[in-house]
Amino acid sequence: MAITYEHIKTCKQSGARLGIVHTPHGSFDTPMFMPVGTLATVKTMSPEELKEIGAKIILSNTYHLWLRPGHEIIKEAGGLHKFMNWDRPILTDSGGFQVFSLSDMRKITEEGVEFRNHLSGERMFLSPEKAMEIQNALGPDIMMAFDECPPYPAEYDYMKASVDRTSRWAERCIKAHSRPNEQGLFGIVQGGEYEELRKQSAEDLVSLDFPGYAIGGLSVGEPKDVMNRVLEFTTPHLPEGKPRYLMGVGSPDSLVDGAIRGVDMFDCVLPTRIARNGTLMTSAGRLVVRNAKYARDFGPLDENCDCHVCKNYSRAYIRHLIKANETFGLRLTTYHNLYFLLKLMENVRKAIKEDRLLDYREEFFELYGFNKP
Ligand code: PRF
Ligand code: ZN
Repeated sequence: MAITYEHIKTCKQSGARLGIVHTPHGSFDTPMFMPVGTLATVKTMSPEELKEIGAKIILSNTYHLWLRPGHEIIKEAGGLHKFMNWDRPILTDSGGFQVFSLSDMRKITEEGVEFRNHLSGERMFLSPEKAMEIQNALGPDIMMAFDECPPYPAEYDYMKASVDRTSRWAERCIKAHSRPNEQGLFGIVQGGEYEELRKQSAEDLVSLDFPGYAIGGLSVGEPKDVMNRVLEFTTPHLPEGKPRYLMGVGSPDSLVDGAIRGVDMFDCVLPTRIARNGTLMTSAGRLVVRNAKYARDFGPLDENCDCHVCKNYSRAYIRHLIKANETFGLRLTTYHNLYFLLKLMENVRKAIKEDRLLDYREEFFELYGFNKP
């Protein structure tokens, strides 16, 4: 098996799990946040810097790398790890979600999805078999099944048909996967806000015996309490001995609330995307460094952060760089935000170890300002 999960313990407060995921390119502790490198780069960060801030696994994307430079070129380079000079674990998303969110003219059939390439306008077709072919060529440690992520809200009948199709596609993914000893394939649970459908989706996929399971179709516009409730009624249907990955979720509060509900892995473009417009995640909440009130603020972005940026650069300097569109400003804000989330997950793991994750949540939320009315 390419991917295995070692369970260390469950927190006595809540269902949070402490574990280790083992992959062909090394292991990482869970719960873990995975920085997103859609186009084979975590925007503005070198692999050396990613290691410096403690990133253990990064994400990339089938759809984007298929369009450019093309999976054949990456295969010729010796795979994605060699191509981008990252020797730690990589996970790739299957492309289905990106086809739904980026391209127009999508036609979903039993066979797959026809869509228009968002760069050239050319008609293209993605299917479970094609998504496996591309991911087998890219060579990530973890690849994702080809699923459908319906919009929120969706009618029950549509969601039911979609879940059935996603289960049939999952089976086709397993059949088409040509390197199961080197790459682990994760199934993706869908079903929107419907308890019955989440249960059915989880049971369908669990019967196919994937080495890990993702929970998809969340953070698509539903309220926070809906996401928490869906997690509460979905994770009990997933096996305890396999990792669980909540896709596309990366706000600090959701990471803590997801871990409390038994999620092991998270990814999101949020920290890197908001960094590039000058928004920082800090222990005292969000900080918009472009704001005029920071023009003469020579203190660090976050007083409680010990990252390289906070130790060496001021709010006033970073505000100046961001306002002047200097690329160094983007590097500094991205570096801090990723450090902040990786450190948050380290604190979450420590709190699980000490059986005090709910107490930690209270302390963190109070400081961050989530508890304010
Ligand atoms: N499916 C896939 N990728 C995803 C999602 C999904 O449902 C989401 C939902 N937040 C993010 N990325 N394949
Ligand atoms: Zn910092």
